[in-house]
Amino acid sequence: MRKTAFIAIVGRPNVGKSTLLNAILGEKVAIVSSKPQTTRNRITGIYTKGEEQFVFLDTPGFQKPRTKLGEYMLTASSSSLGSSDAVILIADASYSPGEIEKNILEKVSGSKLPCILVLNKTDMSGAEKLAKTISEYDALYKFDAVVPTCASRGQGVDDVISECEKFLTESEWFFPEDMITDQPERTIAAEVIREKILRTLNDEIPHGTAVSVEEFKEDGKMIRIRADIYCEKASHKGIIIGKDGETLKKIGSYAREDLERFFGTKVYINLWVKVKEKWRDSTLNLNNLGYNLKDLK
Ligand SMILES: Nc1nc2c(ncn2[C@@H]2O[C@H](COP(=O)(O)OP(=O)(O)OP(=O)(O)O)[C@@H](O)[C@H]2O)c(=O)[nH]1
Ligand SMILES: [Mg+2]
Repeated sequence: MRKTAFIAIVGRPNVGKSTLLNAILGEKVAIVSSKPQTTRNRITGIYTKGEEQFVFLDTPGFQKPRTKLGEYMLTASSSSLGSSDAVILIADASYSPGEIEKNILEKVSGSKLPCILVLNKTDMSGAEKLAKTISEYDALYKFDAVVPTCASRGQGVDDVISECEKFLTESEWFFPEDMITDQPERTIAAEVIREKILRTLNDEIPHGTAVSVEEFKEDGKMIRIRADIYCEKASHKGIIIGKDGETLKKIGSYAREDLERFFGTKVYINLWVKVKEKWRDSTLNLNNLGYNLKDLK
């Protein structure tokens, strides 16, 4: 008999939610960077094993919004609790629970959903600090399980999956057996390009960028992608392009390597940088860039 469960992965920015999702799937479907607020959308990752199908929802890190994009991201995270059967709260093993975790737990408690606590980055915490963090969380909330992980090395990931097994209920699957994400190919391409921007550029510029794939053509031999990178200021455009176009070339070439691996075919990428002032506060621009509140319902 087939079984399934929808499980939201929530937590503050930068704790390793997307890294955990990728580690569970054994495939990269969510972009990862050392900068907080990397994930901007709800990302579905599907893990099917025997008769069991787990549908994980990776979410943007919970944070007070400062722009309309921030409001969209917060809605994407909060609404994922409403579409789930269970929750994984992920936090850094080195830090005591803070306001963000307490707020999330209030929401989880209100929703009456079962909740697993994953304490990630144990490679940085050490055993003593981890034990202290566990006891602080235990005093705060009655979790269904507490699992320490080092998601970047895949440690503890199997334990997370076994703990999630108890949330499965008998039901037809919602996705085909070989599907790992619901993101269209164009979205994956845009996200990988955005990841390379986050990883190549310093300071605040990446947070003000968005990527829109304008053309995605497959001709049997290769995939041709034309994408626009939006930024907020002319001075940012210059930095993204770099001297003699070097920075933009790097972004394109890193993205090409990843996308060739993902699609299993040769990829050609043509990037253009455009300025759209204050796009993060324009509903029209956000909708055009794929951040539409209507899609979250
Ligand atoms: N040392 C260490 N770093 C980790 C571990 N897991 C993830 N990271 C790193 O932590 C950073 C953030 O990881 P992400 O997976 O993007 O975090 P996130 O929670 O999805 O972040 P947002 O999307 O911004 O909310 C990246 O640099 C990861 O490589 C871990 O177990 N140990
Ligand atoms: Mg993420």
